[in-house]
Amino acid sequence: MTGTLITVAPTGAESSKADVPALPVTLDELVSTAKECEALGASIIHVHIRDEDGRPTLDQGRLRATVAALRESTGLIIQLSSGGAVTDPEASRLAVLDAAPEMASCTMGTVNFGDDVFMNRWDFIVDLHTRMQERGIVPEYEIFDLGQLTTLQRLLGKHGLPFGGHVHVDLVMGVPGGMPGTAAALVACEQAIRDLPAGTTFSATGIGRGTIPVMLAALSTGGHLRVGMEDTVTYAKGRPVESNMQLVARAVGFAQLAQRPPLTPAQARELLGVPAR
Ligand code: KMH
Ligand code: ZN
Repeated sequence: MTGTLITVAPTGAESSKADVPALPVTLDELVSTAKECEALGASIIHVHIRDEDGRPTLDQGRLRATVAALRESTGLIIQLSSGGAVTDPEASRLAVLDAAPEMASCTMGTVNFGDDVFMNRWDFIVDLHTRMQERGIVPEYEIFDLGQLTTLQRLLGKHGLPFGGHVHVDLVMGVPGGMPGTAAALVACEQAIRDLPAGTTFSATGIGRGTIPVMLAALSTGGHLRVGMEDTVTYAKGRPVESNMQLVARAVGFAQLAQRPPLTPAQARELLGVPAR
């Protein structure tokens, strides 16, 4: 087993600053979070941005400014979310790629998302995948349910490998409507990932109470970790998360215990086929 790729997903689109005051929503808050998380051992940042009122946005100017600021201040691999919020239209989600991130997320199917629906039609998935191939953007395929791994297999079979040739998936576990955040579900995914191209890597994140079981299961099956306030706002029963750094530090501690210390951003780039800066 190699070292551990640690992705921080600091903001997401679901929590509000009013409910979660420690959530980074301004560009300054995002950049200082990114720098501190990199110093602790994160190598990728999965980015959702907010507008001046703290609401989720896919505003092109803000996306470009965010990519530029993170590139200037950190060595992290910059992964923009193409998932956005459940209310974002497909055209705005595709336009995220115009901000020229190094990586972008690409979700492998429609899923119930609490009371909402996170819509990802087949033709939209194909559009995202092929545009990323054309533009030299490395995808992270987001998997909310087991069958979405089969959709990924179909996508790669019909439309070819992603830019860089390496396949990396992220298991997002415990969304109400998707697969549960359990070790058993993670192992089922890990088995299915064996049917994907040789060398495929995966990271995993457990929403809410799935956070720790998923982290331990991922480490023990050779997987990588995604942590952050996009997915986890309670550190332990009755204890709100204080910062993204607290979650990254915990993940680094678990990775070290598993004798799989964090990969540097340069090592992560090599693993994922993301060009060196
Ligand atoms: N906010 C969710 C609706 C992604 O970033 O690609 C979608 C999401 C996945 O978070
Ligand atoms: Zn996201």
